[in-house]
Amino acid sequence: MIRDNDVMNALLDSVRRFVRERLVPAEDIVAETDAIPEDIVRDMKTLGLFGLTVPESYGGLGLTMEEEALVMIELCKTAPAFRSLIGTTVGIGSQGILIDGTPEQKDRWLPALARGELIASFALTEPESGSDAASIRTRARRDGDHYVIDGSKRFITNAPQAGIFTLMARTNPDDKGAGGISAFIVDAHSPGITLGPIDRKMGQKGAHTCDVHFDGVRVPAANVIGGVEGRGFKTAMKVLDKGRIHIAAVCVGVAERLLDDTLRYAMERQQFGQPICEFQLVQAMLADSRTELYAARTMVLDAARRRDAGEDVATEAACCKYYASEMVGRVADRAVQIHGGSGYVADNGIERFYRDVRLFRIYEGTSQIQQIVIARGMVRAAQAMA
Ligand code: COS
Repeated sequence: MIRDNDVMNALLDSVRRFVRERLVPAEDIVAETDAIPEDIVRDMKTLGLFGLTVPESYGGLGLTMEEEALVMIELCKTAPAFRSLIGTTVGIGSQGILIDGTPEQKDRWLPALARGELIASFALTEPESGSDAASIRTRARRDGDHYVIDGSKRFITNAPQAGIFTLMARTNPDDKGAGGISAFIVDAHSPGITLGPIDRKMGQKGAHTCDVHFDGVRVPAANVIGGVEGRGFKTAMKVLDKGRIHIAAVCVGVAERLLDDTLRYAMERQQFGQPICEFQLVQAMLADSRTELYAARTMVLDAARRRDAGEDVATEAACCKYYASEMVGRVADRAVQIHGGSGYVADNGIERFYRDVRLFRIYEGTSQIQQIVIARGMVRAAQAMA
């Protein structure tokens, strides 16, 4: 749902300009230094990018899912690391508070998140618990009006920058499954929290992940999201449903950038006395990328509109994440192929995007997890009809 077309077009124009004038020229420096320059972070805050999804009553822009998807598509026509910095706050780090938090929790944390003063990180994955999210071992033991948290989380995006973690921990050790898990808002500067070294990743330089260790960390009982134990897994799943549409939009944005660059190259690059875009085998690759990109974009916007209309989109969100992340992998592969030798060397960003996009098929649920979610959703829907 787009609430006001003029306001939306103005926002998309300013994001487009910001990407073109500030982010694209900084791509090399981000890759070389593995950091986003401070002045760009400042401008991202000024532009309101950290508050895109926080409701207006808390100082954000309160974008609908469709509006968020459109902004992500524009914002991601550059290195994905820029989106990653705001991504956990706009997406999975803050959504638990937004979706299931109490009014007091929203009042306390959302305004600072919207201003970008506080970065939120989503802490679900553990060394022994990835796709099987219900098997987490991090413990939260009640002690008076606090919980004491012990355990480790792994691959936590933006952990080095985080001000708070949305943390899933087991409050009921007798329930080894989803029902024993609660979600907490944890101050990242609490005594007992230590960070592991920053992970050395295949791509996405400038976006940081690391382990986070919790050793006797005391968290007020008031920080249980929603104030009720045992609901943390469902909160995490609801957050991921929305996050999957968000990531699918990110994939569409990156794919649009890759295809724009590739088309331009194919129109300029001459071989056998003509631009290579005149060759039918190159045309086939361009056409396949264009077709798949169009399909992914259409899916993302449809799922976003359905979510805005209040539909349960767990299945559609998984379809979008699955298709769009696989699609951008194929688009990146064809981009390298069409660029030939220039696509394989590190001087025009194509090989960097090729490495960057590999992550999309893995995080926020692997392609195989999306397939499971989709198939289970189909069976559930069929059973409901019977
Ligand atoms: N929204 C709300 N509730 C949900 C839900 C959703 N999308 N998905 C599941 N639930 C509920 C179920 O209804 C069930 O509730 P009841 O016990 O009341 O019936 C409960 O959560 C457990 O669900 P389920 O039995 O389906 O859980 P499983 O352990 O089988 O796991 C998958 C389901 C595999 C889908 C889940 O573990 C998953 O998404 N894994 C991937 C995690 C991931 O994306 N990790 C990436 C790291 S975060 S960047």
